[in-house]
Amino acid sequence: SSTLRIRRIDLRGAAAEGAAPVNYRTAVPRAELDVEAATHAVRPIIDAVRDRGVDAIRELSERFDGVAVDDIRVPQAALRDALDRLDPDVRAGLEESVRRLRATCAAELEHDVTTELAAGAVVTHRKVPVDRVGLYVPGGLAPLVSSVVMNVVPAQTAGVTSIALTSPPQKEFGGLPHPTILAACALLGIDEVYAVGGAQAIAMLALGVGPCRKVDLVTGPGNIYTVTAKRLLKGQVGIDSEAGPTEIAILADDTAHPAHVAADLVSQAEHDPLAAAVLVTPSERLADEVEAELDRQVDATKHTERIRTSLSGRQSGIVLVDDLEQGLEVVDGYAAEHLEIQTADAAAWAARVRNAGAIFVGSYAPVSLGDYCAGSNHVLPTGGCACHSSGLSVRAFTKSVHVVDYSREALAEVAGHVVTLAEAEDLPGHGAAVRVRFES
Ligand code: HSO
Ligand code: ZN
Repeated sequence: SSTLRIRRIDLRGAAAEGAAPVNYRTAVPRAELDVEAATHAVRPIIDAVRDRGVDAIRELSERFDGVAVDDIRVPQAALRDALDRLDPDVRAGLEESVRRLRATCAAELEHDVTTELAAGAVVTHRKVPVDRVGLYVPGGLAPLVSSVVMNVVPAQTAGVTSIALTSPPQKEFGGLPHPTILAACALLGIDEVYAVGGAQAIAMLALGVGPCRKVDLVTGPGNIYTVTAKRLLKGQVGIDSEAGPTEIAILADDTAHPAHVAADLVSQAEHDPLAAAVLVTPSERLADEVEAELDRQVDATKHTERIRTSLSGRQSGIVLVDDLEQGLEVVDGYAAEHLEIQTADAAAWAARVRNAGAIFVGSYAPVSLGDYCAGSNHVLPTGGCACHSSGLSVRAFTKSVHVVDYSREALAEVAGHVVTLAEAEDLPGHGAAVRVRFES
């Protein structure tokens, strides 16, 4: 096997006096996604599902998944069956994952907030779960059964009562989704499951087709086609985020273990040839040792091809910095989906990070812990969106509503201001609506 080439980005000296300012938002490039081309492919799919419903879905499944699906709704017996046949160790793993995530979700539930602004003037910020949610679970390169847990648990904890889940039909499983995904659904009490994948699945959830009633919110990861479908249907339906390829950034110093750093970079590169794996370090020695480790580990693992493509892509690399201060600016500007801090005093550095989907502190919190069993959520903002968005949590499945409750006296107290402001906006009808209440 050939030596692995991972690019180096040398930012040392870039912050020196007199040097041109560095734009840390773009210092580490991201993979280029051809959103144009995807939009071109996805629009007709959405139109077909809208116009011809289940018939269109069947045709698209034959075309993209290579399988004829008679009934797009997965029968209850298949769900029960999948759970019965689930490997007991996988079941134990899923149960632990669920237990830990339920604990954080329950603790993070937000409660109603009531403010009394004056006597008899009360505003309540009431939290209401979304009625009906559609979860997309990709089939693709790996059956992401953990994503079922990561979507369903916060939705259920938030109080969502109607959940539909959809995942691509698999030829080798007779046109059903992957059996481990079905088993996870059964374990979590999800009985409305569809064997539909890709953009057509998002359209089905968002528009309501055949047996699938329209949902209010679509969540779940996916490839560029499902993400594009979400983007095109946004507005008609709520969406969680437009997730792109997975990313890991590691801020590390001389105290980091090269084998740990390399293994963690490999672990996320394993997802996708477009996945980004970025090491940011002031230590040239660490950089060299990680590179040597990568070479060893990539050849010893299973998905070598995919990982090589990811690590040698323009979106991956080793960034050399003057010190951890500059390193912090780099990772903060990059706003990685996953950020590991493997430095002395890791918790103190982590506390200073503002932009990341999730932060993993120290040597014993690898991203793969968070992918399955940390108690945190692994559905996280990618592509730099961590500078304005959050990962999935109970909050994503909750909306809030202000409830305004004023007495006559309380309204009287503030009426003059309302009338004045209404006049200032040349909206006298607004003022009149207050005045009329005080005319005899
Ligand atoms: N690292 C992925 C999630 C995942 N990993 C699922 C394994 N299974 C994106 O956060
Ligand atoms: Zn992962």
